[in-house]
Amino acid sequence: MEIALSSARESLSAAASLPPRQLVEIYRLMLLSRRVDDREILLKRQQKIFFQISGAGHEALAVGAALALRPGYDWFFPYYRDRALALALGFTPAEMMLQAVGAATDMASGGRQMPTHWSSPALNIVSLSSATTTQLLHAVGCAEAGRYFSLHPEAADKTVSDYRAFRDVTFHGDEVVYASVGEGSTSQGEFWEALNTASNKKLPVLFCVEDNGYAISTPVEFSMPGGNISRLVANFPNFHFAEVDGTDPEASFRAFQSAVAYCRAGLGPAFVHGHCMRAYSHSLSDDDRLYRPQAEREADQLRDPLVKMRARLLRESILTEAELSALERSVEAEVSAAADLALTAPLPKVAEITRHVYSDNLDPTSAAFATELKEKVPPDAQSRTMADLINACLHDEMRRDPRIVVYGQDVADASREAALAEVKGKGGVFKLTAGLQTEFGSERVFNSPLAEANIVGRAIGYALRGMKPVVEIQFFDYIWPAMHQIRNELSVLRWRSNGQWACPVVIRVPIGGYLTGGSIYHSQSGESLFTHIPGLRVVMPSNALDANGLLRTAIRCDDPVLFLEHKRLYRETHDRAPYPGPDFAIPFGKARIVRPGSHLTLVTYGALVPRSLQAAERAKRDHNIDVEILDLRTLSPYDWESIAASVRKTSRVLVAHEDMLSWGYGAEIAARIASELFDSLDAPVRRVGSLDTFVAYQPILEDAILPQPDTILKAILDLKAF
Ligand SMILES: Cc1ncc(C[n+]2csc(CCOP(=O)(O)OP(=O)(O)O)c2C)c(N)n1
Ligand SMILES: [Mg+2]
Repeated sequence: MEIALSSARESLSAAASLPPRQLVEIYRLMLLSRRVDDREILLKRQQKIFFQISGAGHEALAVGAALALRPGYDWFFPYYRDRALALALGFTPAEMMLQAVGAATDMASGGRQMPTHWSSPALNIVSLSSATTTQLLHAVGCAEAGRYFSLHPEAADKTVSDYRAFRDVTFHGDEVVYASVGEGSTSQGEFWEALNTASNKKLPVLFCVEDNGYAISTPVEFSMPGGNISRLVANFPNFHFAEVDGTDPEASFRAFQSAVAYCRAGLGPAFVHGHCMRAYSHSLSDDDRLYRPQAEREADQLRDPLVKMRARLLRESILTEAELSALERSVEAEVSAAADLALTAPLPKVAEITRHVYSDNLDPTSAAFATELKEKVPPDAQSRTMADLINACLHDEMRRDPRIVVYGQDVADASREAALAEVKGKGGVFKLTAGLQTEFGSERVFNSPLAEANIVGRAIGYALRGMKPVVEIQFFDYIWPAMHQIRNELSVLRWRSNGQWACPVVIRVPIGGYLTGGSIYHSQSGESLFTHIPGLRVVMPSNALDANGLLRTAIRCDDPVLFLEHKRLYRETHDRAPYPGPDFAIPFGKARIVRPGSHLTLVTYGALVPRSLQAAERAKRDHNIDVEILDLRTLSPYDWESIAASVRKTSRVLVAHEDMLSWGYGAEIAARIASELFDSLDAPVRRVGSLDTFVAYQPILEDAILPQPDTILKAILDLKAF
């Protein structure tokens, strides 16, 4: 099959009209795709597989796309209907069947993902999720990374000292990135966010909309105004547009050929809108007779690309009925062999479930990151703020690692570079990225559109190519549009692809309240919503030195990291430290004893560290209670050993955080202490947090809502008295 395919691709690109041999090969691929679907449907009915969604009706468009592109050279972000594309790129029916049964030998995911969720590093097909449209932003970031490596090939060099040791980089100056969705999925904001950046940066992304007229049961005219996506996107600058009969493989191939040529030439992105049809219901869980009248379904069947192509081969005397039957039998045999193989394949091992949640390669809790004590800080060095030392770390790391890009809202000094001759530059609303664009240039430090999913989605695309995006979400309060990308893509890519792909992005986010007037939308906490996500590291330093060392570990490590920076701590006087040098790192999962004590353990982090310290000092002075304070520093992973050692010593424990009490971070810590250290406790585990409400604007309300040193002191006294 490999030979037939590559010869088809070779002559297709040169020929003016498709020779019979290639038409037969196209039909064979379309048929193979349909027969794999049919066999899966049978297996699902026999309960031998557990889910089925077909590409039936999309085969012509998908084969046309595949033949215009180059597997293992171009990049692919397809969706679940692209079975024929995957086959035409080199994915085999056996590989598809192995995924359908959830075999250990399922190449794409090792039994973790549903069928049709393709992935193949060899073919440059990136693992896809079930979330519609998210992958378009990955495609954009992937194209940006390809361009970056082409302009800076030295950035692809390997080094053994950080995540780069595990990221092989390949790139080609004229590569194209293919990304497809259904027409219904174009209603997602992320569709428009992807087109925005591809257009603005003239990226070689080939967007394909496979329009079958329905999104499950919702007809196209209910999804979008006017019912035609081509009309809606027509005014995006820099695009090549094509609208094509996606049931005609030759017309589709031609449309893709022109689109690919445009992208390869570096002229900008392309948009191919193919009108295809749905030969079956949406999936095997759907019955389209419930919402489509019979006449409509029958009319649609007349457009079935497989039926039309077969008729054409006969009509044009390319194949006889007997030859078609022979071809069909050979395809059947191939599919049967694939099914037989899959049904006897080994199943995944339960013991391996937790593999690839995080990187196997590089452990950020390891001694490799414990350089804290090796660095010598000059005794006369000036103390610097947390904001300064984060900025210093970003400068150091960007100097050291050419694969780092920094972007987000307003992070550049000035997007219009010429302005920098006259102005100082902004460098972030909190000035944390000040001077980076001036030192490293606008290719590496730039402003994003005001779209948080765009920021994180593109970062995933950059990172899976081996780059290290260190992006900023301007305020934690506005991270929510990116939550979908964080929860369903960023954190899970490595696990769902069984370790084939990874996207070790760093997301820096100013968080928290105590701002006096910060109000609802500039004071939020909510870290436990992120520590609840496997695959994501969550860090929250409380002082300048920790921020510097932990950010360095975040950047050098091989996992995605959410780096939470408390705004109130950025420029405090009490948490400053001298600059510790360009290699100062702190491992994750190691708490710091802020204050040793013997009567009570206070587990905390972030802005509650200085507030807890105030409370503890008053407890000592006024009540002779000696409180031991542990600053967790990283929230996932967290330092259970230090908590346990301290609680065994003091027998009393209080967990204090700024976020709301109910369902907060402290609930997990308290539950684990109660469960595992029950015998060591002389009192119930207590918690301090904010009221279960929002943070209000008026300072007397804000003070009452957020925990204060008084609140903590009262809890200490109650607990000691118990
Ligand atoms: C973000 C998201 N929302 C909802 C769903 C559930 N869902 C799966 S497919 C689908 C319809 C997609 O329609 P369309 O984009 O037209 O693609 P088609 O299946 O018709 O090819 C929906 C709503 C999902 N997978 N992801
Ligand atoms: Mg559709």
